[in-house]
Amino acid sequence: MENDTIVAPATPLGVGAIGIIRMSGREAISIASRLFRARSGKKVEDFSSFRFYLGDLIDPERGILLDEALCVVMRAPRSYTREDVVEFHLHGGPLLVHRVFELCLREGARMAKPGEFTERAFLNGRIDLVQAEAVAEIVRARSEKALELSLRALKGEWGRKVRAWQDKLVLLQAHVQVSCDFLDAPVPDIEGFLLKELSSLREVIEREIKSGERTQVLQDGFLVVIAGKPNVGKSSLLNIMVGKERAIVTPFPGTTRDAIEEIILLEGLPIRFVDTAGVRDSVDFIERAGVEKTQEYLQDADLVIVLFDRSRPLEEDDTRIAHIAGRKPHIVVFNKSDLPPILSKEEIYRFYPGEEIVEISALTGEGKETLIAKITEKLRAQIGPEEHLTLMSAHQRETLKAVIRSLAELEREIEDGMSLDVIGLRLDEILREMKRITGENIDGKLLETIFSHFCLGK
Ligand SMILES: Nc1nc2c(ncn2[C@@H]2O[C@H](COP(=O)(O)OP(=O)(O)OP(=O)(O)O)[C@@H](O)[C@H]2O)c(=O)[nH]1
Ligand SMILES: [Mg+2]
Repeated sequence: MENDTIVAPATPLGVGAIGIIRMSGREAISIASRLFRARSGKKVEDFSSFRFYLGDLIDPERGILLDEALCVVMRAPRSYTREDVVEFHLHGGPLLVHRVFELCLREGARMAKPGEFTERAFLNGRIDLVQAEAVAEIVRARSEKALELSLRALKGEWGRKVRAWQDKLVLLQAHVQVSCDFLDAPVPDIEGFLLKELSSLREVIEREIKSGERTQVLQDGFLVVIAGKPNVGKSSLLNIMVGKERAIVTPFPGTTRDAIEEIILLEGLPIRFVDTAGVRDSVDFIERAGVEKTQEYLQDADLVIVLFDRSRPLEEDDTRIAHIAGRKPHIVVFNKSDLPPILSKEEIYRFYPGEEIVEISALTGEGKETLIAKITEKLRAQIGPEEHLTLMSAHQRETLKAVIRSLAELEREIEDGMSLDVIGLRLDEILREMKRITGENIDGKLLETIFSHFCLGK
C-alpha cells in the first residue's frame, strides 16, 4: 500500500471565506508541526483528534508569518482515509492557499491526484466503491434531489442492494454444488429452480437499471422547452423563470432567432429551460434555421410548455405548434392574462380535449407559482416514486448491463441442457463481474478511471 503523504487544497481555488488544505499520510502530522504554531503552545503531535486549534502558519525556512489559521488533526485509523489527516483552515484567498500548499510540498508532501483521498479511503477499506462513487456524485451533484440520492448511496443503501444480489448468486452456486455432489439433493428439479431464480434476479436488476436511467436526468437536468408562435411571450416567460433578463424581449414577432438555454432549479429539480424561436412559416433564412432548431429541441424535450396568446385570436401558427407539442408531454398555457381575453378555452380544447389550461402573465408574473407547481408535478411523475430511485454511475450501469447479458445467456445454456459443473463456473464468472460494482474485484486501470473523475482534494 502506498503510504506517502499527499496534499491538496480541498476548497475550490477562488476567493472564498475559508480555504482548506488537506494532507493525508504518515508524514502529515510532522509536516504540520513544522508549519503550525498553536497559540496555546501545544505541539501538533500532541493535538487531540478532531479538535480545532488556533495558531499561526509560518514559513519555517524564512521564519515569516503567513496567516492566522485553524489546524485540525484526525489520527489514523479514525479519519477519512484511515491515515493520519491534517487540515489547515485558512482565511482564504487563492494566493495564500497556494503558498501554504507549496510549503507542504516543500516539507515533503506530494500533490494528491484528483480523488486520491477517496481512493485511499477505499483502498484502506473504509468505504466500498459504491460509496466512493457516491462521493464523486456528491461533488458533482447539481440538484438537491440528486444530492439526496448520492447521500443515500454513501450511506450504503445501494451497495446493500448489490450485495443482496451477490448473496443470491452465492446461494445458487451452493445449490448447484450440492446437486453435483449428492444424488438426493434438496431441490429435485435444479435446472427449473435455477431458471426461475436467475430470471427473477435478472428482472430485478433490469428494473434497477431502468430506474437508474430515469434518475440520470436528476444529474443532467430535465429538458423543458417553451414553444409558441412569434410574440406570444416565450422569452418573457424564460426571463421570469430564471429571474433575470436572459432573453431579449421586443414587441416585434421573430425576435428570438436561436434557442436560449438556462439551467434552473425548481423545487430541487434541475431543469434545462429553453426559449425557442417562434414557429411560423418564414422566408427569412436565419429565422427558418431557428425554427428548425426549435423542432429539434421539441423532439428531445421531456416537457413542452405550449404558449398561446390569450389576448389574440387563434392563428394558423398556433395550430401548427399545437399539433407538434401534442405528441410530447406538455402543459398548455394561456399567456398575457393581464390583457382583455379574446381566445377562449373551447378553441384550445379542439387540440387538447379537456386538458387543464394554466393562465399566466409573463409581464406581471401572475400565475408563475401555479405553472411551476404544474411543471414539477409533471416531471416528478416522469421519474416515478422517489423511494425507488437509484443514482448510478456510468461504470455501474455498464457493469450491470453486462451482468444482465450474462444472466440471459446462462438461462439459454441451462435450457439447452448444459452440465451442472459448467453452470457453477458461469455463476462464478457472473459473481465476479458483479463484484466490480462494489470494488471487491476490480483492476487498477478501472479504479484509476473512476477516481480521476473526482475533484482535487477529495
Ligand atoms: N401585456 C403583456 N405583454 C406581454 C406578456 N408577455 C409578453 N408580453 C409582451 O409581448 C411582446 C413579445 O414578448 P416576447 O417575450 O419577446 O415574445 P416571444 O414569444 O419570445 O417572441 P419571439 O421571440 O419573437 O418569438 C413583448 O412586447 C412583451 O413585453 C404578458 O403576459 N402580458
Ligand atoms: Mg423570443
